[in-house]
Amino acid sequence: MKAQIENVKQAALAAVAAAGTVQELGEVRVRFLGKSGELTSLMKGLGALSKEERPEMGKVLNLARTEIETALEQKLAAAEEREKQARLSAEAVDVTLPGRKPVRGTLHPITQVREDIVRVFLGMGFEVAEGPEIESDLYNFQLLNVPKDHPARDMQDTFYVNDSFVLRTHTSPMQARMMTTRKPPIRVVIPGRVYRSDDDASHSPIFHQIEGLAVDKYITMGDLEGCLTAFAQQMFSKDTEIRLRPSYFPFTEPSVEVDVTCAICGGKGCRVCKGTGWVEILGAGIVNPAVLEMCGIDSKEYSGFAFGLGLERIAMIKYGIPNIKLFYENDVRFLKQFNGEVEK
Ligand code: FA5
Repeated sequence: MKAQIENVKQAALAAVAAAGTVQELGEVRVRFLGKSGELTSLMKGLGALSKEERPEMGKVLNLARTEIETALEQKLAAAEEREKQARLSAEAVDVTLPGRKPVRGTLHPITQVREDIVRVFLGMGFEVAEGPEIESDLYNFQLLNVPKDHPARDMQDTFYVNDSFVLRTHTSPMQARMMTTRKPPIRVVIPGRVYRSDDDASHSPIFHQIEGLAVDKYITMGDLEGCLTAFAQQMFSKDTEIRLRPSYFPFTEPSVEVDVTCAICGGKGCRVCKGTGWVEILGAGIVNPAVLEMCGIDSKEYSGFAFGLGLERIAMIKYGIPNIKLFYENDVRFLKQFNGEVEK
């Protein structure tokens, strides 16, 4: 048996010497010292020896095992160190390389136009509010002087949620929400998404408006005109003019449509303004006294003006965009042209 042990030991030491990697050394350990390894099998054979032989052979076996283990440990430490160094140099980061710049997005043109408009009105002392897109019939219509079955409901093709709720067709319900919850003076602009069953090159079923409302003592049509002139000149150019044309909205009296001199041709006449030199941008008027009263504001003491403009319309005029659908397709080649910096 002694010779057998010696043979196995020599084979094991030769195998250790031949192994180069951590994995190979592990395999050697399993082959000789593992559960059914060659040296382990010899240890299991001790039981079959006589009482006299057993202690001596046991000693020889233990010595052989220690020798093999020591050889393995030494080789393993060197192999582990070698492999660690190889990994470190393979994974090394060259800190002198120039960094990769992440691609930054830009603000959507509608967002840019909204921020531009809001900024102009903030400069004139207006505050900003927001309201619900699913709106009650009461605020979307009734408090704006459009009772049930009134023909003016046909002015806006409405998506009904049920008998009492609609997807708001304009931002004007926020006029009623502000007037029923605040005391004058009120000066507020309300940007938001609105919905109508409407679809062609300049109309979309989902679009954006900004509502403006000012309520105070002695507010007149002159205030409306002055405010909108200042807005148009800051939004388009210093020499932009506006004109007011008579119109009809149930919630303003009198009501007007407001045109600006065409930003593309400067008022000379072109394809965008259909040769007229003017482009319509919004609806407005003096808040109907009936609306003030319904909202709990004394119409003998207070008056107000209101306006509502379409953001897409303003962006189309400002950038000369022929089709409203371009705003919603999210084609990066289109969006990249409006290089508005993302605000931090
Ligand atoms: C209104 O919505 C009124 N609430 C505006 C108003 C407010 C008048 C306050 C008086 C006082 P109108 O339906 O005209 O009005 O819409 C206003 C603007 O929204 C239009 O000038 C147009 O620019 C835009 N607009 C209307 N429908 C669409 C649509 N389907 N797609 C894109 N823009 C639209």
